[in-house]
Amino acid sequence: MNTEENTAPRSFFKIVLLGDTLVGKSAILNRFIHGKFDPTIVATLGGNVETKELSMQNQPIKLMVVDPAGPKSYKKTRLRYYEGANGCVMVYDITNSQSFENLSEWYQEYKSVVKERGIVVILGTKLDLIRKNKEKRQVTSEEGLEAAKKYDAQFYEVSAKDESPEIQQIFEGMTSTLILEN
Ligand SMILES: Nc1nc2c(ncn2[C@@H]2O[C@H](COP(=O)(O)OP(=O)(O)OP(=O)(O)O)[C@@H](O)[C@H]2O)c(=O)[nH]1
Ligand SMILES: [Mg+2]
Repeated sequence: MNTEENTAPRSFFKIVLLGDTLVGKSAILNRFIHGKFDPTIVATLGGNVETKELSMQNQPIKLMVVDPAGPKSYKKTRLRYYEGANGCVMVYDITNSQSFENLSEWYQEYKSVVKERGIVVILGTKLDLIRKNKEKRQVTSEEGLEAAKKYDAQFYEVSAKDESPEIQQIFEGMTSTLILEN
């Protein structure tokens, strides 16, 4: 037995973005990886995979974020993207209640591949649209929190459009938790 291998701290984790098409998964990935919002991003074909080097507790960690395409027709491809994931970020659009209701289907699809589900975060996104016009909100913060309780998940409302450090912090927080748990 190679004991060194067993005791060495893990330095690689994989997180999957889940959620309906158009909720804003790729925009979240783009904000995290490149620190910007690109309004011209088009629907993902198949999926995007990005890796970011993070320095956590003075230790280099590679975080892979997988961003599969949301449409139902891509299911076969998506299942392959889920393999080996250490956690997931379930994304819904705060201005679209259907995308919130569909989270349970996304969770089931993920769990059908990833038996030990790992860390789960729920993100309601496009918060900037609500700041502009409160009437656009279709999912309350309380409903988001309820879902988080149900899934034993963390919950945040974010905007990939706004220049806030939040999205970066959320991924770093997930990585810290994964380091502690692995
Ligand atoms: N105002 C606003 N628009 C956003 C935000 N995030 C994404 N969008 C817009 O919503 C649309 C869909 O975003 P994407 O990131 O492509 O959605 P997706 O979930 O990756 O979609 P698929 O790849 O089809 O699964 C795009 O027109 C984005 O510009 C946000 O935080 N605020
Ligand atoms: Mg996409």
